[in-house]
Amino acid sequence: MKNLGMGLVGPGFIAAHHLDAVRRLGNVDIVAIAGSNLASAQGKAREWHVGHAYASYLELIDDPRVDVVHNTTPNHLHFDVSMAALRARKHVVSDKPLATNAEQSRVLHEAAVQAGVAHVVTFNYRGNPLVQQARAMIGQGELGELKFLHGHYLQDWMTDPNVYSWRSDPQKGGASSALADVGSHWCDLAEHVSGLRISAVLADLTTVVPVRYSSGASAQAFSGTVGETRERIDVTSEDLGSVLLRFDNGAKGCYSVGQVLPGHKNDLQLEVNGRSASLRWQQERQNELWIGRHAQPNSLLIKDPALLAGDARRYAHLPAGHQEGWADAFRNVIADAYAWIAHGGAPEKKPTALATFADGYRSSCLIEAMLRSHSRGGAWETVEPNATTDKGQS
Ligand code: SOE
Repeated sequence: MKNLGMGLVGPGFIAAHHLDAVRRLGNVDIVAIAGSNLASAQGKAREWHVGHAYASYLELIDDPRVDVVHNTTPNHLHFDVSMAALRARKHVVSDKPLATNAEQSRVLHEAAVQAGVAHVVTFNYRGNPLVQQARAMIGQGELGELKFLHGHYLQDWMTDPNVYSWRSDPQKGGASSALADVGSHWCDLAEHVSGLRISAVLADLTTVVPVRYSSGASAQAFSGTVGETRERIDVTSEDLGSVLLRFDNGAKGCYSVGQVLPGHKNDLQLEVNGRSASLRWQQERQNELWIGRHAQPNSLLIKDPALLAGDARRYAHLPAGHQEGWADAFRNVIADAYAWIAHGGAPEKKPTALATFADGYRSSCLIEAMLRSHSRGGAWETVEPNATTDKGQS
């Protein structure tokens, strides 16, 4: 069978990981990358050993060798790039958030379904073997009725006011910073693992660093680099937030997000408490799953393919004791994406753990409900009733 051709638009931090994941599949040709100008795209193409560079995403999408477009641009470009790819009936793998607002996300989801192609959002934590294990255990009823879901996604890379990223600019990142960038992962994980839906939210948001100083260039996440020239910028989007949650089965929940909390790197944690047992998964200890019980000892399930449930086992590639990490989970998501693409994006062929534009649209609706709740002084907001998710179909 002929290899699929992949093109990538937006050669920033995450782009290298998309290329790495695709290379590890072994049956995909990396055709080209496109950047904001030819010189920068050529520079990245040389660095990453990609054969061709384009100055514009439209040229890349027009290339007949490109079957799949990876959209790793900053958030404000997500819509235009994904839309152009869908119009050309190319499969799309997009970073989250799907777009900078729910309306654009809805339009993209509809366009993807109409185009009849595969449409993937890289909610990459779904690719962790123990995340899938937690999902399988909950699906099999091992926790009993779910009552409480809680956790956080805390970071510190924006602690210094001299770090200014496009994520803090509403024109480029969207109205939300922390909720959209990392809260979106937490909510996706909570819903994916539990099978529940968040039905209402109450958010309390804060901007801890209301003034930042930019060097002109956007800081890359975690780069810690601070340029010379300083321009003062007033920041309105949240860098800290707490949200109370109500789930559709009556369960309660809460989670916090932060980008300015010293010491927290990618501190993503989800705990689910049922009537019979509890589970806790921490991204920074991703080879362990804590299992809590009332009248029996608690235990720690160490990632071991031999001990994982059927659906989770295929996400683990190394024997027990060999750690699998972020890049391995990312590769699992990309492998699922290409398995779907190999079937032309036929809805019934979508791997069940793979997040689609339906999930991206739902995520945008959740974020907007949280922003509405906060702007109304912390009132309960219902999540749009038509904010769907993809439970196996597209
Ligand atoms: C920066 O906050 C970032 O790279 C996010 O954009 C990713 O989605 C998250 O997984 C890690 O942190």
